[in-house]
Amino acid sequence: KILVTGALGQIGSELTLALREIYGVENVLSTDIQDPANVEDPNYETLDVMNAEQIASVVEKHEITIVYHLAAMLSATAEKFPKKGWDLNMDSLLTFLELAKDKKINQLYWPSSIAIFGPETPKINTDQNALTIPSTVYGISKRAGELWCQYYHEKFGVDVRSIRYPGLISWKTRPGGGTTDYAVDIFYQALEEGKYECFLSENSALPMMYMDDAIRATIELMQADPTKLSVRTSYNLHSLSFTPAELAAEIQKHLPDFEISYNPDFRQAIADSWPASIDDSVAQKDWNWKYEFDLAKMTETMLANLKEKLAIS
Ligand code: VAH
Repeated sequence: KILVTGALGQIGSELTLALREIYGVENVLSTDIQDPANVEDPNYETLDVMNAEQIASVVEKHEITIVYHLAAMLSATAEKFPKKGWDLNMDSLLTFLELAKDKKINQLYWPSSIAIFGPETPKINTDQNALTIPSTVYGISKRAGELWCQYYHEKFGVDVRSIRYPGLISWKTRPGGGTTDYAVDIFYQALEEGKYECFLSENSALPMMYMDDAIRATIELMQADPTKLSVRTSYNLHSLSFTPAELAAEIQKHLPDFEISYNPDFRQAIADSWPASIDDSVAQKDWNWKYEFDLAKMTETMLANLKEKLAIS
């Protein structure tokens, strides 16, 4: 059976759907911190990933063999609650790594992020092994987590796999605390208000990816031949790199009257510490990664799905 933590989040909600397509609803248990009474899901349980005993009993009770551990605190929120961000992101990962070491589970997926790169990292086509001196709590926790994953793999043979996600763009859930979430917000605002005040400056280029590509990459990596995997920290992954101005121009091809303005806030410093684009040649070589959604296709897909979701004609 498969366990997904953070299953009500931006990635978790879509990964749960994709995994259930493949393995069946009854074989994919979705969990998050919310009370089941408020959750529309046939196979959901509350799970506080800070509670190691609760994790162990859920794993045993449901005969869990594979875990996708997505519960975490994202970059902007973690800057407001540094200690809680570190504790949540790190302690929960170590609980699952220990379960894998003790053979209580067979395989673990844990997401990292381009946030592990910092201001000193070369920003264009950032290499798999580029300098990682993150300047955010989130980036520090993700880089530390990568090194723990590699340690448990090298020392105890744990089959843990990871991807450094760029900013992810999706329409099924509202944005939650990410610096790259301007690229999700903008679509809602464009359709609902016809205008958007962006919390990053117009030339802030960041690595981005449409959610369908990120979900497919995650499942392809987890199904890849382990002997082909040369990276056990976390794989660089690339598809799109654009600025808020470029995204606004693409939206205006569909909504000519859409207007964008810029009012950078504390998240600008976070974005400025991150790369603009990523080199993912190692993922291409090790497990044949290829993205499918370019800027035009992503924009068209986002607007079409959000119009339906927001019941806007
Ligand atoms: C964030 N969406 O903004 C996440 C992601 C690269 C950005 O890690 O925190």
